[in-house]
Amino acid sequence: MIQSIDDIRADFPILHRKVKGHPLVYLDNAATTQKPKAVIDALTYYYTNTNANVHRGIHSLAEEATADFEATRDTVKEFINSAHREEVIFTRGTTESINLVAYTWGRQNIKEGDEIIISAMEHHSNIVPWQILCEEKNALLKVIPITEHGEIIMEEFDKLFSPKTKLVSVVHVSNAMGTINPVEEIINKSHAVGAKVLIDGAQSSMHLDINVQKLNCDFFACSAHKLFGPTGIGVLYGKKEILESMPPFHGGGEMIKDCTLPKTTYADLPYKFEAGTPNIGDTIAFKAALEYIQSIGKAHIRKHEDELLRYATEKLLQINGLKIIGTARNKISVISFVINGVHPQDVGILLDNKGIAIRTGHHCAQPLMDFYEIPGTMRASFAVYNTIEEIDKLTEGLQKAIKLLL
Ligand code: 7TS
Repeated sequence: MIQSIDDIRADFPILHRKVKGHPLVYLDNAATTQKPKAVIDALTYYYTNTNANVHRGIHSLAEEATADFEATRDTVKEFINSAHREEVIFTRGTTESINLVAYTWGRQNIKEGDEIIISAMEHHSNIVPWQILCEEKNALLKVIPITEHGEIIMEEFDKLFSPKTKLVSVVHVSNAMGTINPVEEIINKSHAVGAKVLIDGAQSSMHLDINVQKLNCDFFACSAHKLFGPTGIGVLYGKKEILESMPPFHGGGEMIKDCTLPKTTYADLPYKFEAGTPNIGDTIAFKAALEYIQSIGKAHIRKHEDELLRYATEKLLQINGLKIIGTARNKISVISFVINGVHPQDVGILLDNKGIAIRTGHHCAQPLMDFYEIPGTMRASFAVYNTIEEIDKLTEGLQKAIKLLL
């Protein structure tokens, strides 16, 4: 049953607080989403009832904590439709997932002269790990150009391939513009030349159905905190045979099969990549977040967010001097914009005075800002709990801010 917007909003306690005397209007969901009560309760339950270290104790608390922790892995497996539960590796988030691949698969497979392809709209976390690797290995980082609308130019992508192409790592949905990239086509083309593909799913996992088997990507990375879950927990999906061939990332407890002073053998998947005590409470609460999303349904989430995007685009374009950055045909509910003569940060502060939270700046996508020759944008990003009234408040707040600043 589809819940009403009021029911959904009632599930998020923070939406009922005031900021600077005004009801909170939270439009910074691409940075992090708010948490439903089910997630907060799961965290409280864990620390109140089952707190123990996982995988090593034989006492009841350790068994319960381990069962709850591992149950999240099964829920993630369903959420992304991976073939095997051991293909789901828990990390701190998208950033750590990408670094894991760069430091393990990358170090093992990238040789001098090899080539890695990314796009011009990547988040820094899908740029810097590859720059570090390329510098270390004397490899080459190539970049797929984009159009003024913020869409990947596929014909230019085709031209970047060479026999040295080993990896293509692209964002599924741009955090700064909302563009949905044609990742299926990118994956097929990359596989045709024998390259592996990593998909940065930090922004896509909330809005689109994720089916890693259908996508046929080699790696997929996402973060719980953008999925109504806690910070500090995320996922790296990798195809089993690839993960098995990779050396470990961190060494320590949990990731060994046998440790002697002359030699250590490593644990099977997924534990080979999960050294040390994991983020147990947040992992357990992540399950509640995914179940919450499933209870609303991705189709309903997308439909509601699309309505907000359409309405907001129409309203914002009525503001004099406002230009939307990122006008791809295929978009999710992110609107980045600049306004003639006003600095994004000044607008952000004035909106905050009215309780309206947007993000301003380069959004960790500085090369993209360079492409548009701007220092940054204002960005409103919507979630299923946002309303048309909140967009009206944003528009009104922007108009007042412009009057004050111009
Ligand atoms: N990739 C994309 C596309 C992102 O949007 C982000 C975070 C990351 C990677 C990194 O994720 P993390 O969970 O490891 O930090 N994006 C944003 C943003 O747009 N505003 O704040 C964080």
